Amino acid sequence: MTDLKSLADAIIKGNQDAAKTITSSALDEAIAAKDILDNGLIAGMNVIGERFKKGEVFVPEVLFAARAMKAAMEILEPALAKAGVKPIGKFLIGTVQGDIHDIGKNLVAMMLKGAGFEVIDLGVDVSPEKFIENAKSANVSLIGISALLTTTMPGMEKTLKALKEAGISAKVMIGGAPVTQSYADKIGADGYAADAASAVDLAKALVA
Ligand code: B1M
Repeated sequence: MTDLKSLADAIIKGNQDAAKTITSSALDEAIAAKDILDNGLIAGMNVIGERFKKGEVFVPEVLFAARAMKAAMEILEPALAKAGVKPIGKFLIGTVQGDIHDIGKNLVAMMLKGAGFEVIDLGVDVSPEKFIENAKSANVSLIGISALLTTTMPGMEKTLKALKEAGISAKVMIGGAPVTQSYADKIGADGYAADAASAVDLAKALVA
């Protein structure tokens, strides 16, 4: 009988092959897809998220874990869809207009996927119009904007204002190295997170 703890361990270690093999065996043994997701994949990503927050692991370990999670998800997704398992929220994310930094944003996106969100990643240099268009067409519950430059931070305020004017009701959270909670408060964002693991905690709180 497949032990889902071993799947969580494979994710934590970033062992892609083991994650795929254990996911396949668990499905063969008719273990519920949701159980595999919650107690294997998400459990492993949660551990990595906590360790990252505490500074016990760094960006490469998180990237390896996310890559293993992605590989296992490709096997699990058809079973999840068949079982009618819904994501915990739809999250639209992008780096603000004028800014092409995406390493941190990608980490946040991966961790959100790992936590069970459906993530639509618009990439970098995203205009307010593109955020609006996609927020409307995908009917998302949350929007995340990342900025790495002090010079592009005002684009976050501009995007927030444009989203409000367009009548988008999704909550908006922001982050990135120069961004702070007080900046988020100042521009009226619904939340700020300092790192990818905190972004997951915040996203969960905002959709709760
Ligand atoms: Co750029 N760059 N860069 N750069 N770059 C910085 C940011 C800089 C601090 C370097 C420096 O001068 N010391 C500086 C900004 C100064 C400032 O504005 N205060 C800078 C500059 C000036 C520039 C250029 C203007 C340089 C030039 O051309 N003259 C130029 C800008 C181009 C543009 O965007 N238009 C530029 C270009 C580049 C590269 C293309 C070479 C490359 C980007 C590659 C890429 O992203 N694909 C690059 C890089 C790599 C950096 C540094 C070295 C590393 C950034 C990074 O990826 N960190 C950076 C200096 C540094 O930080 N040491 C620097 C790792 C990443 C995991 O952390 O992105 O902070 P971070 O993400 C964290 C959190 O912030 C948070 O979670 C993540 C994980 O914990 N987070 C969120 C991020 N987004 C979030 C969203 C959330 C929540 C949390 O909710 C939605």
